[in-house]
Amino acid sequence: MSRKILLIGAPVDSGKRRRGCLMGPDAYRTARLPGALADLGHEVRDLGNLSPVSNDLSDRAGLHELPETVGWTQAISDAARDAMAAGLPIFMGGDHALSLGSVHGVAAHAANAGRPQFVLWLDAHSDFHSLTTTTSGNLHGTPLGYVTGREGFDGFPPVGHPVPMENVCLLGLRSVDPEERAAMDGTAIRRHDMRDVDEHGIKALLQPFLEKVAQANGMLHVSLDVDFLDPAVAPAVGTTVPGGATVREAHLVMELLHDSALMTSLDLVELNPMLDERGRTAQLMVDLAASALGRQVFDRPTPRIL
Ligand code: 6HN
Ligand code: MN
Ligand code: MN
Ligand code: MN
Repeated sequence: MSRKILLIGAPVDSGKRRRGCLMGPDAYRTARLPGALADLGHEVRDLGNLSPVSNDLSDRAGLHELPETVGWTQAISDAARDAMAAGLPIFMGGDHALSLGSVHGVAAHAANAGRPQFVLWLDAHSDFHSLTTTTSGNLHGTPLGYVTGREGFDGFPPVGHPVPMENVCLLGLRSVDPEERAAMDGTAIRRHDMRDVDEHGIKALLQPFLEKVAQANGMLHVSLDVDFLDPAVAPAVGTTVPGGATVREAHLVMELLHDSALMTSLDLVELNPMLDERGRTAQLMVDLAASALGRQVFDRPTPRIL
């Protein structure tokens, strides 16, 4: 199935202290993301890079670069809504603060289309903090808290269409802060750590979630953090945690997503090209995006609903 893909550069670098993610969009372009997707028969348009909307917020004690992050959230949310009306957006990050805006925007689009929004979060971390629970002050640790409608986001655009907890699936976890854990406890959020992946296999964890999305005729946003992957294969990220997904586990997730034909938007986040080794992490992220959009060795009868 040929799709109209909109590449949106979002060089967000305000979500944490270590700089470099602003070079992410150009690293993806250099690693030939547009060509890789066009080779699969898709119509690809690169919309260039966004910039943050200016505002008159002031810095807040204990939070790193709040005003700039709010500016990015507004800009990315607006771009996401526009892009959803035209095709499948891929947000080329930028750090994970990008998803404050991308998920905010796609969820608003889904609500207006009368369809439920689902989110698959591929990450070592749960990114479920609020502005009041974060201990690092790094706002890339907050997007999932924000878009599910947690309290404590003063200054950010209101979340008019929170993603229901039961529509969220986290895969790859191995670093969850106590406050995040407490906030997730008792919610219907699906959360799978790497031990679950080891014990059950990644397909067994993903499949029931995809079936739920299909049954609900949902929209599916996928947020792929570089640190979902094991640092041995994906070194270009500031928040590495050992014991991550293998190259094949990550590709299988992407291949199953393609088979399902359910993915409606995608974030590629946290790539820091300053930390890369000869572009290998950028290349792996491009290859994973290609798998999600239909690259395979042998043709299979796809797309199909599982
Ligand atoms: N990410 N939980 C830590 C914090 O600073 O709040 C790490 C966040 C990592 C963010 O994965 O995009
Ligand atoms: Mn993350
Ligand atoms: Mn609305
Ligand atoms: Mn992470």
